[in-house]
Amino acid sequence: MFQQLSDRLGQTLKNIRGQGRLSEDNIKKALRDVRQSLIEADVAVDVVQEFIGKVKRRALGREVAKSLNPGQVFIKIVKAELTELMGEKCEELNLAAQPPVVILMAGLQGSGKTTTSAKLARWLKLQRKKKVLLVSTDVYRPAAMQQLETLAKELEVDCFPAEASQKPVDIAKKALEMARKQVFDAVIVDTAGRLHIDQEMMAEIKALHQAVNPVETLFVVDSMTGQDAANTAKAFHDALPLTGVILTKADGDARGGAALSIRAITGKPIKFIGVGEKTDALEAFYPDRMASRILGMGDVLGLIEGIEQKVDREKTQELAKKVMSGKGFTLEDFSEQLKQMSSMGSISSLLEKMPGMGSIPEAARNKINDKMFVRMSAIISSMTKQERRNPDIISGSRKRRIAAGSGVEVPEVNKLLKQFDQMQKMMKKMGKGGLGKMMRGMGGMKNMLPPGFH
Ligand SMILES: Nc1nc2c(ncn2[C@@H]2O[C@H](COP(=O)(O)OP(=O)(O)OP(=O)(O)O)[C@@H](O)[C@H]2O)c(=O)[nH]1
Ligand SMILES: [Mg+2]
Repeated sequence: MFQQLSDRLGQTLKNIRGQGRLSEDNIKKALRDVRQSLIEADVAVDVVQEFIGKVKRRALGREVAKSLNPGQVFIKIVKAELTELMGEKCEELNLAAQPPVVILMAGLQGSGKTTTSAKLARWLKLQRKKKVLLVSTDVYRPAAMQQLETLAKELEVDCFPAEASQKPVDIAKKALEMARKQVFDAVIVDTAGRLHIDQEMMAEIKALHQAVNPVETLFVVDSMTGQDAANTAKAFHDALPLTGVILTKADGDARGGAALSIRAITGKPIKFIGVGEKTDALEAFYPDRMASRILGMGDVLGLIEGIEQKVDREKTQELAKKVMSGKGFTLEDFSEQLKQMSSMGSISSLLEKMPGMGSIPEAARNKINDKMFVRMSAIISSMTKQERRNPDIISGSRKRRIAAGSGVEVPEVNKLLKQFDQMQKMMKKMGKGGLGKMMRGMGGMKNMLPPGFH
């Protein structure tokens, strides 16, 4: 995410970091580079101009001159201004209103409204313990309603049974009625995709807005459209009182222009970003953490939260206890860890948040994928109970049997056994109280990285 921007800014700041003294000249040069990086990232020109102006005033002011480490202070200023540009603090959904809280999803065709409706339902259900009703008012696109229904079923969230022959406003009203009667906490109203030039469709969503009186009206927009994302958001905002923006497909966006322009152009906060196609690929948007990530400083808080949300805490603690008690870490435990790792969803999105990971080539990062965990689990399942408890007995012929049973080659079995061995050693160290809570939760992710990572 935002790799290109991050690389460029990182380089500029690296050049200035070590400077013992900052002259007006090299501050100006650094500012020129920062400006260029932002323009290339497709940040709106006005926004860039204002941003550079602010950084410049602070950098040329006393703040930098007085400090012992001017390079560091310059970086701090850039980070603070980036954070402010994206909105300062994380803006959550307003859930304090009288339930059912209605959330209306608006946006252009294909921006990700339906997917994001499901992601939000999942987030509300799991993170906020809310009883959620999903409803589709998309009576135009064939199968649009089934798309939401399927997602709802997958998430075990209720979906209002609507018919494509009904009017969108009627569907929404009926869904709301049902939500009131059955005491739902929140209703998420998915709408048909629209081109904003389409007056009829615009009139319809305005009518929907009036009919359901949403607490949140969220504009869903594709991050890849850069500064245009901000401009379309503004056009929608003129017709509809938006309360926030959700930026989708940030996982595929190298530039970050939308993330940096939206707040300044629309005055509306980005509340979430979509980082993948699966329903768990949604992150609350923290401007300070995002600024840190963009500057290649990682997002440790986000990383820990991501892991906490995704691993089964009880099982992890059980395992930690086992390790601590000195009872040892077996291949069965390893297999359990692998299961947890693959349930964490996109591993590369977690890795991205680790400080320093930005400097690892993307190709290498992509090697660590979910399939790898599935394969490793398959190898372990092909072993006998005895072999799992005591891998030392796994001889050449046993290895061949295991490889054949799991559809891999023998070297892969060897690799797994070696990884397990390393992990076991690390676990032993941990048992002696060496490493912290975070590594324990991660189950030693570092040891699972392909060669060359550590
Ligand atoms: N990589 C990635 N893909 C996404 C994300 N959000 C949505 N998509 C994909 O974008 C495509 C369109 O998503 P939908 O949710 O159907 O979009 P929509 O706005 O409901 O589309 P219409 O109803 O036709 O207007 C799908 O293929 C999604 O899987 C995201 O955050 N990352
Ligand atoms: Mg849709």
